[in-house]
Amino acid sequence: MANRDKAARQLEDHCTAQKGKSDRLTTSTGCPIDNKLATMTAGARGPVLIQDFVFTDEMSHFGRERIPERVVHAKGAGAFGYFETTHDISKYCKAAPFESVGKKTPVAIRFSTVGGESGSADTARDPRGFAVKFYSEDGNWDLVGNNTPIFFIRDPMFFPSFIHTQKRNPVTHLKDPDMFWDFITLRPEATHQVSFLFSDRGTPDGYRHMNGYGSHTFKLRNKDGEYVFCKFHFKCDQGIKNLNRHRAGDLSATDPDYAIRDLYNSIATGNFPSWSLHIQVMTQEQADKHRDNPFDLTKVWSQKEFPLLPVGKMVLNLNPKNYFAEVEQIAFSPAHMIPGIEPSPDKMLQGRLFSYSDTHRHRLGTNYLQIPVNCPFAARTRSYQRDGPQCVTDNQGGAPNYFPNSFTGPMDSKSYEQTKFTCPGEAARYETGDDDNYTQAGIFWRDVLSEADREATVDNMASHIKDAAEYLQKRTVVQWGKCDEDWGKRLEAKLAEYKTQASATANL
Ligand code: HDE
Repeated sequence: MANRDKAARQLEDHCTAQKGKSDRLTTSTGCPIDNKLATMTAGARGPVLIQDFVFTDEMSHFGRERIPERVVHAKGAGAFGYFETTHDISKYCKAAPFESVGKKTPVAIRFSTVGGESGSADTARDPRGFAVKFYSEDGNWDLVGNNTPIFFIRDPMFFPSFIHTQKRNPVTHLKDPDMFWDFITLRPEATHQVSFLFSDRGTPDGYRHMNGYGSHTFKLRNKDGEYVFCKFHFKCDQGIKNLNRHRAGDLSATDPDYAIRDLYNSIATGNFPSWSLHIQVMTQEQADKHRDNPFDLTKVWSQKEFPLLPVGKMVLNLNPKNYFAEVEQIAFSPAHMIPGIEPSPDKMLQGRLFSYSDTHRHRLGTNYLQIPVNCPFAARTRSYQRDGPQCVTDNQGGAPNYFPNSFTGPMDSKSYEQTKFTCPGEAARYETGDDDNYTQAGIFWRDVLSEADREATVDNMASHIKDAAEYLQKRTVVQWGKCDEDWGKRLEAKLAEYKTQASATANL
């Protein structure tokens, strides 16, 4: 932990900005306070008076300070900046941020870990959230991705169960390796993402040294109504840097807020991190003929077949002024799209389109989009929604609150029509557990990881699997042997090593 860095000096900097002058202290109603050093009591040793509003006002607000933490991605860091289009992609997409080269759109970002609570360590082995909000004139567009291009499951039905296995055992309140490896080995579609997670990419060196991915397949629509499917990639301009297992473990103990601190200090000292946005595109015809399901979130699209096309640059140059107001309350949703960007049939994306706004209404309230950080300030929001708890705007004044109307209420326009599509199949529950779970994980092992990375990955896996029941350990060996025989053998050997070590220690 750097001593007296910008983060450590925050209060001194505030003092300097105030020129050493304090504001008048008031109650929450603005009433000036005479004395904040004592409650009002009946005599020096007597009980507190209920008329002491200075005390009850503060105490009752304090009792309500916490809102529910995010059920996943609870620990995170936020920042603001801009996105600038550097390459013309208008032949694919009419979305406002990509309208012209040189156009800048304000953005907010939140990085996060996934499984831990809001006080957990930043360097835990976990995917990292990479959620970007573009404040465009056509409304807010949220690209709510991770630092990995793939995910553990391909059907949203599994999400609550999967997350339960990553969190705490309901009896012991401990992380539980049996829960973890039982699910992973029962649902082999997790193999590819778990492989990524147990390489050193599962412990990135802070938030500035990792890529971001929209992960899902989206649909882009141009001004002529033509569409392509697309994947979004944010390539990190700082270069990828990871922590090894031991360093990540040490930091968990010595500086659990390592990634938040690193991002804050970097921005505060003018060292602004940036990412270059690229897209991959696929036509409907290519999608129809593709050997894999291009809407399967457990698979990547080959960059040889679908090359990365440059789009623009995102720069983060502003720290939040207040963490709770601007980071704890920021609310992303994959359903927050704008004209030019549409969903694909990716089942996982479809599941998310529902879930995020639903959780925000629980966590932040019905009017969560009126909270300044969530408000689409670059667009003028005009609708027929009214009222609800904590409505803090003019509630759209005297405009009619029903549609259609004859009194100049806001009007819809066919120019914003979405792409029409046909749904070819019969409605049913289609089990996808066997949709080739191993080919791409095998490529990752052989062609993406270096020999040193492979060594580290096997050790990272074994050091975690060793705490699971023995039959689950065996299942992992079989599963990773299906990606590459060598992988299975090396995992088996490493687990045997750990077993020998454990019995040697037990005999001491
Ligand atoms: Fe999320 N996810 N998720 N997720 N997710 C949430 O939304 C969910 C998934 C991601 O910084 C929650 O506001 C479902 C994939 C990020 O505020 C919740 C499914 C990807 C963040 C939720 C997924 C993500 C979240 C928790 C499967 C990467 C943090 C609180 C169908 C492509 C955003 C909240 C932030 C947060 C649901 C899967 C990324 C519960 C149902 C895949 C970066 O709504």
